[in-house]
Amino acid sequence: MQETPATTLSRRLLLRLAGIGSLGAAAVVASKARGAAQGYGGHAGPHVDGQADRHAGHLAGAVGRVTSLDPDPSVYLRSFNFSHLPPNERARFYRETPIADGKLLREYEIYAVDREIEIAPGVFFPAWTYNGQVPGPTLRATEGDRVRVRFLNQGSHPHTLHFHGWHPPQMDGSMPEHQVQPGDEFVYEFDAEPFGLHLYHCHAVPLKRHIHKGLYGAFIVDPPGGRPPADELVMVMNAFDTNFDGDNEVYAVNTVAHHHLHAPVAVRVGELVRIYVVNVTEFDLLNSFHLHGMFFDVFRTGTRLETSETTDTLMLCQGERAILETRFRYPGRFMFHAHQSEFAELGWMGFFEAREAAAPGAPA
Ligand SMILES: [Cu+2]
Repeated sequence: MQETPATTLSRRLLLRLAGIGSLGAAAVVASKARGAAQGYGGHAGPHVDGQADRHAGHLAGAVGRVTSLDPDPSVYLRSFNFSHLPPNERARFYRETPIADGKLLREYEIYAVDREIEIAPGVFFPAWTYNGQVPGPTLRATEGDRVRVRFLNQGSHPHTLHFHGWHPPQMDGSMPEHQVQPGDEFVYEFDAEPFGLHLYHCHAVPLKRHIHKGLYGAFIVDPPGGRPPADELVMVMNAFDTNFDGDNEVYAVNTVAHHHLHAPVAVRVGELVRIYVVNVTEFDLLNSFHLHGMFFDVFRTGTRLETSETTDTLMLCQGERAILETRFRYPGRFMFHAHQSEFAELGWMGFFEAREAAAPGAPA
């Protein structure tokens, strides 16, 4: 769509006005955020009154905070196969059983359900979700494992699960005969291959609407010998068309605009950090991931164990994904965001906070 100054204005105003209207405390929080942000302003030289505030406001992002973090993007970041749930509850959605050759049968219960989610302060989006969350739960297997997913459609529209990876056509979830009607269920079963970073999403029509409403998640297939130990993070680049005009108003990683400006991603200096980056942004052809102050190794689609590229900015088309590896060299805050500045200002921006590793025996 042709972008006009008017649409740009309305997209930006949406975030700011929504925050102001939603919370009495928003202005207070925002002024604190601006104060904190000034330390990262990067504008050289003295500011005159007002100018400093205006400039620092670029970093304040969405005004205020969302009123609920359910699910919490900071928890989603490091959750694999429902690991965020207590064991009893987890067993309802995920079970693993040894089969031949040291492989596992991994059984999942995934359900589609309509649910309103708060994607920016005061901005509620009528999402279609897997298991009540956007993105859906991160599923993870080792190459050669058997994956069995019981899918129940408790939503109001026909939905499916379409996995990227090797599988027979009847497991593809893409054809008219594959649609799972509201109230119905279907069992998807296939061997997890090839190793890499994949995704799953609904493949009902109209496709872009079903995906954009929130029906997607990361699907990680580990190589048989695994990857080197690391602090592992899942970042799904997503966006929301809140007024259904075919253009996104809110951008993020893991749904909540500017969440990691308020809750920086804690990492350790010197430790290997592995980021699973998936782009499911609809309506924009491209999205990108840029990290300040350092470089990362790229493993495109995660299908090789050798890096193909070392860079600080990665570009991904819709549906593309890559594994990134790096080590933070210095303690402190490092910004990460889409290098499309418009996306960054509309929510797709955050901080890592690197801390020195604790001395042996010291509390973490
Ligand atoms: Cu759907």
